[in-house]
Amino acid sequence: SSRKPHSDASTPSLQKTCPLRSPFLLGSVRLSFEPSLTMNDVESANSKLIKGQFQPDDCKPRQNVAILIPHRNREMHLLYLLHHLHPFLQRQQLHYGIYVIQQAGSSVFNRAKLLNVGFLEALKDYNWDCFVFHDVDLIPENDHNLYACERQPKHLVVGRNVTGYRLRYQGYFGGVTAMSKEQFSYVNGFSNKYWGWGGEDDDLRIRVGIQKMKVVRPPAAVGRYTMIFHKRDSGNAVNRNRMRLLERTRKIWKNDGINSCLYKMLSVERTKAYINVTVDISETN
Ligand code: UD2
Ligand code: MN
Repeated sequence: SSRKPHSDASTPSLQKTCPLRSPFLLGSVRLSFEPSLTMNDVESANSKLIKGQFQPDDCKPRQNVAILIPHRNREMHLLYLLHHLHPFLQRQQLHYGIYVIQQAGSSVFNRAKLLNVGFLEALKDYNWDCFVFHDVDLIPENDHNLYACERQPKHLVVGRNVTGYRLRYQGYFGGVTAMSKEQFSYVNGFSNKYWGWGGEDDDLRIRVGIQKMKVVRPPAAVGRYTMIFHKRDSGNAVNRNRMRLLERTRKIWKNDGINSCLYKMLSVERTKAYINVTVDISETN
């Protein structure tokens, strides 16, 4: 061939790039929620995982993707998600790592700040191209829903079982979103100021708009999720301040985000099925 390999000397192999469309995709898959499922089951069903990461062995993946899951006290949901997500992502031929960001202590939950921490900590491991911000209780139903980044921020949840698979509202940006490292950096990440339920996803959406970026979505037939039924957690009461915060986003976003995210790392454990980052985020600024 007349084409020069584009890799440099440090690249171990001259593997071909994975195809644009993976040959392993199945489309819509049946989900299962066995009450007896254990972490052992998940680990032994996914023999190719190494410390929460996977890499295809037959081609060079098109993107390196960090999945970030904010978490506290939803162990069974986490198990069901990992059970489905690993084979799903492997069929997509991605190099990926799954990070679970655990909020330590019992102060009010802060989903957005946990995701900022996940972004900053994951980049210490590897120079990920793409970040998927993922609720613990949303299971993707169709593997054509690619967990990869596009030229614009992507919202992957077009519909959920609980809402008749319809988009909740025009500007909706919650649940599962994918942004490249650059896109997330342009908007200075999430706000750190949303304690409790609600608003943080709308805030990110405003930031995306300020940067003149446009949200893209997969087709409705593909962007389908099952949300595991749950009640509002204790420690995550509705944030009554959220409307006021949303009015201030344009004024403060430059100084409220990944560049102002204060936290205390408590531990990083690398198990086979995920990287467990435990953090104290109670410090505010
Ligand atoms: C919606 C959004 C979610 C977020 C939230 C408001 C969808 C599908 N999801 O979710 O992205 O914007 O509203 O904050 O629209 N969590 C824990 N432990 C807790 C509390 C929360 O692990 O004690 C995590 C977990 O990953 C959960 C996520 O935070 O999935 C969002 O919390 P939720 O599921 O209670 O809120 P929900 O379903 O209304
Ligand atoms: Mn939920």
